[in-house]
Amino acid sequence: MTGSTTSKHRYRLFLARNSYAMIVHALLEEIGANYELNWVEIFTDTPDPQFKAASPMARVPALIGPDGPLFESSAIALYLAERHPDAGLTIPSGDPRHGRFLQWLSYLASTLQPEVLIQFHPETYFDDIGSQQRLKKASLKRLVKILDVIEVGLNPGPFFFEKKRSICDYCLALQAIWPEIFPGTISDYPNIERLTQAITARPAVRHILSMH
Ligand SMILES: N[C@@H](CCC(=O)N[C@@H](CS)C(=O)NCC(=O)O)C(=O)O
Repeated sequence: MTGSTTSKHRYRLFLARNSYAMIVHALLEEIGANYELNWVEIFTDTPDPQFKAASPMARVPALIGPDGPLFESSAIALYLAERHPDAGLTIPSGDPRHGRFLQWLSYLASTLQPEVLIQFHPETYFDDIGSQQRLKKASLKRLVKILDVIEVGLNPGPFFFEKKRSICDYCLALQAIWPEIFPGTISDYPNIERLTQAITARPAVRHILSMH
């Protein structure tokens, strides 16, 4: 898959379907980057060696860019947004909103994401089903509080920074499309729902989602 050629460098994205790699895939498409996709198998004892070299825990996404390989979706998102400022997806240092931009980016990666991962992969914590179920239940309770903070933070919306889109919006929307992360349904969180609908309706995002 190739985006337009606004940047000379051809990125290479290691990705798996319906995974955190969607965030980076969407951003590459959104910024019109020149990129190629390298679909890999995850949760395997024998990961693709090139993928493992780029991502030591064999987790997606990993991106090979002009400065070498990178892993961690939010770090890659920030890297791309800063490298492609014309896309307008970052809030640069010096802008009074910069601190809050970093706050939400970090919150989505380090507070929301671990609970989301537990909902899908409790077996990476416990072998027995009973413990897995208890973990998921406890984690769902934590998700209630975490989602409440995001819901309030999205006032007035529709994005984290009102009408200005940023990578934070992609990092949230491409986790919030998984219904499993909501104790009820996404409709209980109208601000999160509105943001997710707005981001996933974008042509670039619809295009990449059709591949996942
Ligand atoms: N913090 C990482 C999490 C990446 C992650 O856990 N990705 C999952 C797929 S959604 C994965 O590759 N799991 C394979 C494994 O844990 O072995 C990021 O944001 O990039």
